[in-house]
Amino acid sequence: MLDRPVLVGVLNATPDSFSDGGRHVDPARAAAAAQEMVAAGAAALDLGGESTRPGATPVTAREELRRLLPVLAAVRQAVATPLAVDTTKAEVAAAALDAGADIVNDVSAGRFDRRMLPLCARTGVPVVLMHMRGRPATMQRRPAYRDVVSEVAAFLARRVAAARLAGVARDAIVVDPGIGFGKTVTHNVALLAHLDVLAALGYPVLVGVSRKGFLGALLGGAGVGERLYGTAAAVALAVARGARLLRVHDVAAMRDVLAVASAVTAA
Ligand code: HH2
Repeated sequence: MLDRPVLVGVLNATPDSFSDGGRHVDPARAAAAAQEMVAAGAAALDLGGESTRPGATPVTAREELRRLLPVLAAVRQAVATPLAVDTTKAEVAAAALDAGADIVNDVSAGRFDRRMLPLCARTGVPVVLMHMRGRPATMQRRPAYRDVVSEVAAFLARRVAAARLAGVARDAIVVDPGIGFGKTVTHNVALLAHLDVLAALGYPVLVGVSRKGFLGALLGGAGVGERLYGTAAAVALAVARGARLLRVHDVAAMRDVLAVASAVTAA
């Protein structure tokens, strides 16, 4: 599936996500959005019931499931595309896998719930291991690194080792620099510029730049709705540096970006 870069469409079943919060809480609307994203070229969809934006307050597993399961059920019925569940809780991941999800996307890389990696091993599903500094509530408080690229690479190598130790198969692992998770604009730009260092770990790299705050800053304060071209530039450059999965909100627009960026990169 990953001999060429693919798009992962974002569907947040949350009232407070930074860019699409509240839009996909209703199962029927979420299912329609899922169909649209698949028709527009998404190879997978990422569904989440807890916002991880900077400063977000954590929710309980019960609340996360209350939001997620009706949306997941409707989306599962509507599309045959692989569905990822964006959660740090093994209980939520297990329920979502039971309800038809196919992939675990854990922004804590298995650090927040020690049952998560064993669950992924047991069920044999692919897992996304993402770098984050600290927790969403506090991660943007003065992020500092000596060398962000080598520190993120070392972190991901450690989390890959933890996943392997838990029994996760080598080819079930995806790594992710965690753009915007405990990073300044300079850190995010450095990670995108040197994504090849992360790709050299030998696992497919997923990148989530879509509409994120660092783009707003680079664009002179552009709001969430004004970051489409900035997202396009970041997606194209990420592909050129070896990203294989691009987590995006604007699937139709990014399909064109991906088509061109992949062709040039592969030439
Ligand atoms: N970014 C967000 C959420 N989940 N997962 C991975 N693997 N990589 C990312 O970069 C990533 C992620 C944040 O974006 P969004 O889902 O749009 O917002 P929120 O966390 O507020 O729901």
